[in-house]
Amino acid sequence: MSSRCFVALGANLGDPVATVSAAIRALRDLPDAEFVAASSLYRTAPVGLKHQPDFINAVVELNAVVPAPTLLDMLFAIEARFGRRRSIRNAPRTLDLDLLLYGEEARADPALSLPHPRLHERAFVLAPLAEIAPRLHIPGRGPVSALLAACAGQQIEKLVAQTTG
Ligand code: PH2
Ligand code: MG
Ligand code: MG
Repeated sequence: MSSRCFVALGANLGDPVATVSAAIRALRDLPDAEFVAASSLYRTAPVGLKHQPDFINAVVELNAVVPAPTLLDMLFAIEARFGRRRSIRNAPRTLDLDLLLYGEEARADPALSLPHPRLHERAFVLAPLAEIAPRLHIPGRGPVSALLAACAGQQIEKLVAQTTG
């Protein structure tokens, strides 16, 4: 038995295109999660704290055989490998990996909320998610396509020349 999972990648320090590309390769190599698909990379205006560099964002789909908290720990280990240091909330970061969805699982644990509590209102997540899973339904929120359409004002740009490895 495996669960259909989606992971959001974000970076806005250092060389974020190289970092996100390398992080996609790291997710490909995870032992307990089969890699299914990676979106394009997107350049996106910062949401939340405004005065920081643009982000590079992407989304990866995995079929995980480990439970959600174990998968989250594996994502934290990759963040640490890429030099992530935690400071204030929404601060610039070398790499952020967020577990968006773990099958149909719903939980409100502060350490791990599923579906990700802000995913439905963020174009920088919804655009790459809709690219690889256009018919996806977000439990409790609705179709990804409708959620993305409601975020029309948010600035995002799909990068065409890229290496996702
Ligand atoms: N991540 C945040 C806060 N704001 N804005 C963009 N464009 N992309 C992000 O990945 C992002 C953000 C918190 O994790
Ligand atoms: Mg995040
Ligand atoms: Mg995070």
